[in-house]
Amino acid sequence: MAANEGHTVTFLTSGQIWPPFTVECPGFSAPSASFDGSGCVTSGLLFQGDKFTVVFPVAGNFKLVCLVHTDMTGTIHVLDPSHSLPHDQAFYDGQAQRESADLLQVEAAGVMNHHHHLQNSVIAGHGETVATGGGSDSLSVMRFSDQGITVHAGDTIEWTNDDPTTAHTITFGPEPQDLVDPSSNVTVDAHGARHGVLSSPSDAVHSGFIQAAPQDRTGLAQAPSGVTRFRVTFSKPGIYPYICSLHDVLGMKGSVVVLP
Ligand SMILES: [Cu+2]
Repeated sequence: MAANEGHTVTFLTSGQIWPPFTVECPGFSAPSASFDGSGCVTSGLLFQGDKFTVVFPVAGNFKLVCLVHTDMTGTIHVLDPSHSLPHDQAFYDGQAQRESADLLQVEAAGVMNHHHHLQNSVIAGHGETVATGGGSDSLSVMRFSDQGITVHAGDTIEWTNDDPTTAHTITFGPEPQDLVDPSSNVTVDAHGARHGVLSSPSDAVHSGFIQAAPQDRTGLAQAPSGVTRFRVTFSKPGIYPYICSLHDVLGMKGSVVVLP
C-alpha cells in the first residue's frame, strides 16, 4: 500500500458476520496463513511495507475483504493446478493501474462538482466508490477542504463528511482516549448535527466519528442515519488548530482563525 493507512487482508467464511477489525477473525494470523473456505483467516492491521501471505490449498472463488474499509473487496479465483491460468501477473498489474486511474478520475470530477463553497463550511473528507468485476474499489481523500478558514467571533462553522464509508473526526485540543464518541461538551442540534462551543483556543472539543450510514441491504435490519455533520461556534477571537484524530498522521489537519 502506498499511504500509511491501516488495512487488513481478510477471508471470512460464507455467511460469517463481519467482526470489528480490532477483534479480527476472531484471532489473526501472521505473517502467513492457509485458506480453504472452512475457517476464516485474517492479518492484523497492515501498514506501509507490511506483508501477509496466504496459501490456497484448494480450488474455488474466495472473497477478499478489508475489515477497516467496507468498500475495499475483491475475489481470488483459485484454479485446479491442471488448468492453465488465463492471464499473467503483468495483466493484473495493468488492470490494477487502470482501476486506480479510473478512481482518481472519478475523484477529480467529484471535486469539481463538490467545490461549490457554502459560507463557513468545510468538507471533512471526500470519497468515491466504484464497482469492479471482483468487488469494490474505494478512494478517500484524507483532507479538510479548507485547511485554513477565517470567521468572526460568534460565527459557527459546519464540517460535513462527504465520504460514503470512511469516518473522520474534528478534534480541537488533545486527542481523547475514546475517539468514537463525542466529548461530553457536544450537543445535538434539532436536525441531527453535533455541535460544540469554543470560547478559547485552549478549550477542547471532539466530534466523535462523523460518518455516513452503512449501505442498507435486503434481508438486513435498516441502519440508523449516520451523523455526518459537526458544528462549532467560536465565541472569542483567536487561532484554533484542529485535527482529524484518525488521519492527522496523514496530514488531515486544519485551523480556524477567529477575528473580533
Ligand atoms: Cu480523517
